Amino acid sequence: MERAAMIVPLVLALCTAMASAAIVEHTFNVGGMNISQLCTDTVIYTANEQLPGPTIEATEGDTVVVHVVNDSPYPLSIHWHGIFQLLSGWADGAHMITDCSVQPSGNFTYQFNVTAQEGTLWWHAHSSLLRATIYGALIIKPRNGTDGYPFPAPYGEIPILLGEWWNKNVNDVEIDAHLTGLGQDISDALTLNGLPGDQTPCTGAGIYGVEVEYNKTYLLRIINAAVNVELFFKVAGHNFTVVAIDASYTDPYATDTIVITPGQTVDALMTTSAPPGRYYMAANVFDSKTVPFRFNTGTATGIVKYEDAPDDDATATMPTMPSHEDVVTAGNFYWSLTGLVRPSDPPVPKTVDHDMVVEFGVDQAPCAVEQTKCQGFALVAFMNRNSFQFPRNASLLKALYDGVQGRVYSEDFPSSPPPLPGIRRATSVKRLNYGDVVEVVLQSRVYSSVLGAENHPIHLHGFNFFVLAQGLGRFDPRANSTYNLVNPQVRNTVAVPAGGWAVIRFTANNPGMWFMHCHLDAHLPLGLAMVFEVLDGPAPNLLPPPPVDYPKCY
Ligand SMILES: *[C@@H]1O[C@H](CO)[C@@H](O)[C@H](O)[C@H]1NC(C)=O
Ligand SMILES: *[C@@H]1O[C@H](CO)[C@@H](O)[C@H](O)[C@H]1NC(C)=O
Ligand SMILES: *[C@@H]1O[C@H](CO)[C@@H](O)[C@H](O)[C@H]1NC(C)=O
Ligand SMILES: *[C@@H]1O[C@H](CO)[C@@H](O)[C@H](O)[C@H]1NC(C)=O
Ligand SMILES: *[C@@H]1O[C@H](CO)[C@@H](O)[C@H](O)[C@H]1NC(C)=O
Ligand SMILES: *[C@@H]1O[C@H](CO)[C@@H](O)[C@H](O)[C@H]1NC(C)=O
Ligand SMILES: *[C@@H]1O[C@H](CO)[C@@H](O)[C@H](O)[C@H]1NC(C)=O
Ligand SMILES: *[C@@H]1O[C@H](CO)[C@@H](O)[C@H](O)[C@H]1NC(C)=O
Ligand SMILES: [Cu+2]
Repeated sequence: MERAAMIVPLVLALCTAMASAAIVEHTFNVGGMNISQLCTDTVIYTANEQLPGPTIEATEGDTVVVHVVNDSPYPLSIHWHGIFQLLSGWADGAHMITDCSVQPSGNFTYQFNVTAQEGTLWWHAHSSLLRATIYGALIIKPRNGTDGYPFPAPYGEIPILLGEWWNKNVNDVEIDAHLTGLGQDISDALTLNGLPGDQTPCTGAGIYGVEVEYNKTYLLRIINAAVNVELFFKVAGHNFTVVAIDASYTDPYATDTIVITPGQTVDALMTTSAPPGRYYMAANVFDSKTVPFRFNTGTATGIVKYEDAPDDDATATMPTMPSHEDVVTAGNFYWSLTGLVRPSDPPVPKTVDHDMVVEFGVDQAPCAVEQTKCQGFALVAFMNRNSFQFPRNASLLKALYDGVQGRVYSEDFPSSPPPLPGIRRATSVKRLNYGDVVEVVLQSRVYSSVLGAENHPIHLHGFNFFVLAQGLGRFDPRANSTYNLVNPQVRNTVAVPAGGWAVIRFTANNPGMWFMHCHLDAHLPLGLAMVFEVLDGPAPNLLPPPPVDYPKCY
């Protein structure tokens, strides 16, 4: 497939029909595809030969059914990022947590309801590094159509999926990361809707373009599908009003720069009130590392073209991007957002059943024997001194369902960092009763070592959480317990500041095994993860039996 410059016509979101629950059905054939990108011919793995993959558009209350057919040579799980999976935990698609992946030549039908959530989410592969090219938008419209938005109905909607591109097979990148012990090598380009844009060393690389009309308001649905990098996003000559993050509405927030970490989404209104012309959209890396390390210094670009403007990219205006180290712009964005509170929204729970401190980071470890390209030391990551080990022969959810927990995992994940030195490699979970309220101080370890610290995007499967407070340095329970219990941000992924902390709170109202992990894929195989095991509640809040075609390991 040739990656050519193109201006796509917009599908306008003008209909406001009252919808009743429907079935939204897709088939994803996942397989290899020859592609010429960045002046390089390579084979990538995609759903239906599309990059980004197909958009799933549903209305709140609908049932989503996706038949995934695995024609790739790799085991494959697909995760529906941010979907609550109420009583459908088998469909969460977390490799070895909720299933054993669809094996090559196999297939599985993911089925779940989208209930009590609306906005922009996304789906991505959750095995190996495949999500670099296997991802797409998952958009949930209000039941009342655009009348259901808590802001004036936009004239049109523009999905913006930001990604990362490697000029080689990403599964090999993943294998190499394991052999060197140093995490994945940096990507060759950033992408915007699958295309790198026109500011790479490859002349003629594809660039995404969208045509707009003058003096209209558009809803940009921005998704950070990049594998390992936080991003700044701007459109020259235009400002934004942020109205939602992670499919949760926010109080309107005006800004000219969007900051977004892998796993997050931002919905922003943009009014086309600039002099009619051509304007670049651009994304570059926010590098939060306190100790310098190699990172992708490129810029992905796209074009916003006003109707009737000339077709010449040379006339387009480029936004002034923040510098890669601009922690002030990043902090302003991440910390200023507040949640929009509507009468129907669940309030912040006022009492807490589990008060946890989870300290996490990356450290040095001796090379393992099989790490044949390891020189001096390997990296290891941990939460509360546990480096998460994926189980090898059963998914955690199947082990819970079959009552063989003890053979597959232990229920001894500590509620605070153990005083003992050393890191334990273990498949350790935190057990919760149905309905328990959990508060977690997510503490990024304050380092003095050579590795420094960086923002880690911590993602929780199965639940949204309230972000009650965040800060720099070590959380101090006496000085830092002023929480926003009125209108905190609601998210599924929080960028915990480098060497800082965030306090989150959620209600465990869904039985299953729910992964909480760093959404930088470089840190996931190193062990920056843990799991919440949520037991059945009173009927009908029971984990149902697995679907008949569920990809099992035994
Ligand atoms: C890619 O192209 C090569 C050479 O034309 C061909 O042999 C191969 O089957 C193609 N692979 C895919 C996945 O289409
Ligand atoms: C999903 O929605 C369908 C149709 O409304 C309903 O029959 C089914 O019980 C729901 N499933 C779950 C797990 O809630
Ligand atoms: C899915 O797998 C089943 C069981 O192996 C098989 O019978 C069926 O043909 C497969 N469907 C597709 C579309 O590959
Ligand atoms: C949906 O529309 C109906 C009828 O106009 C209205 O009564 C209801 O409040 C709306 N619901 C939402 C969530 O906007
Ligand atoms: C822009 O649109 C608004 C409302 O749609 C209208 O009131 C205003 O006059 C328009 N401005 C321009 C410059 O066309
Ligand atoms: C964007 O917002 C800034 C700060 O409020 C303002 O100075 C600028 O004029 C705005 N630009 C546009 C294009 O509206
Ligand atoms: C594999 O999992 C099964 C089922 O939980 C268990 O009975 C068995 O002991 C496990 N085998 C190994 C080698 O861990
Ligand atoms: C947290 O407490 C420390 C004092 O221990 C204080 O310096 C810091 O400003 C506090 N941070 C926040 C966000 O409250
Ligand atoms: Cu991380």
